[in-house]
Amino acid sequence: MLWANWTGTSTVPSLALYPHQWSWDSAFIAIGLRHLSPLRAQLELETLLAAQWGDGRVPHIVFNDAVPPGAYFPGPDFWRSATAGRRAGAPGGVQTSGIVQPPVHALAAWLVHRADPGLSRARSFLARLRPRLAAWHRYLMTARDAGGAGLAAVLHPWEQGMDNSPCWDGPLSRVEPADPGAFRRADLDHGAPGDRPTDTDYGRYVRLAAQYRDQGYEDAGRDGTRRDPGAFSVEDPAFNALLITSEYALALIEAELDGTECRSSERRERARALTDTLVARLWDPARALFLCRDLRSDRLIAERGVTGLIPLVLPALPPAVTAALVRTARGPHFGLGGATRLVPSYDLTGPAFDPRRYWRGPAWFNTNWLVAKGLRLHGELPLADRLRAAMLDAADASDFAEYVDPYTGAGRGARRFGWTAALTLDLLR
Ligand code: 2M8
Repeated sequence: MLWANWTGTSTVPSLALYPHQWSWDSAFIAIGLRHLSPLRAQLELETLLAAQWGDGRVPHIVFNDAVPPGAYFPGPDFWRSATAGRRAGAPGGVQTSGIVQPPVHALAAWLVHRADPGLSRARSFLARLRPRLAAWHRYLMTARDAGGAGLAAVLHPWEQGMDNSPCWDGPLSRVEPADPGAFRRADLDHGAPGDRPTDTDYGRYVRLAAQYRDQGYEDAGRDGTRRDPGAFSVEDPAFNALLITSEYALALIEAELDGTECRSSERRERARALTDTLVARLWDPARALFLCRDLRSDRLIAERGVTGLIPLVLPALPPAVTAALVRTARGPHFGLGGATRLVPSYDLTGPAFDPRRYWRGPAWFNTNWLVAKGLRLHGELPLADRLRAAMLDAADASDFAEYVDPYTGAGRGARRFGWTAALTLDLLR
């Protein structure tokens, strides 16, 4: 089914609901695709990174010109990358969005290389990607360092990828929704309203994105020029844990290309230091979970989202933090190995929990894959094996659903979904 979603140069998350190329989807898809076709997995990442902007950002959507306008909202006429993004260095030949998504790409590039090192070397795959990946990480660590502590900030819920997570309710409440008559939600042509974000959410997403666009996509971080961080500016645990993970992967890529550990040890050191910063800025010992930091108030957001478990993927986490995170995953809020089959996207006991509505409760395959990877890394093998088996069952029974009910595994959202199929394939190898 991954072939059905393949456009010739990349893979769409879903033929009807998401008919373009998405940034972190493509990284997860490449991780699975490498088992079927290392060449296509390389092309997937090359296509995405060819749309990189001059300032280093990798756009969250690369638009396919062959898709009719209006099939997805917001489309190229909303983002206007070629004009609004000119100062930030948007590319000329392709239309993109102007926001970003979690940086899973260096991790994906390294795993894709390892799947067929001969092909990778023959095509200079890593050598061509390396400067782009380095510029991407540099952008996040400088222009996006709005908090000044070294972590990257997200400026929109779509950037973090868990769009309507209750973690965003507080910061989003400051945003005046855009006039509902000013846009048409194409997502409701394909998704049930009860499974998707609300119209008020969409109004706020549109307002925030339009403001960023109208400021020429300028950032507030260290080498940015915009002084006001904007209504929504958040340091997120998963986004930064993935940046750190990808920083380790980039160190491996550099060591492979240079044949020396010299430059890569500096990068590994930075990844370790960023792990310490993540713990210092986002760890909440009382909840035994990483939380999001709202940079407007400079306070942690008191909501338990799956984002707070994702730092389990980090090797240099203090052992006491790792142990506490595993306990939290197993406890009443996420129910792993007990009440739930898959890790929910949000606190089972939280007031906003909804087992159907998108990122407000349902379980997602990418986050579960990351939690399983973290459990394995820290030696929690029986729990990781159990989660793997539950993911395989749920993917098969739901025809590769976009997300599932965390208790029953019943499918929700789109079917034949790209990263669900790709990560299932990865679990089988
Ligand atoms: C969802 O987000 C898009 C906007 O980027 C949407 O709802 O239209 C999220 O689940 C996001 O994490 C994902 O990358 C994207 C495509 O699968 O869909």
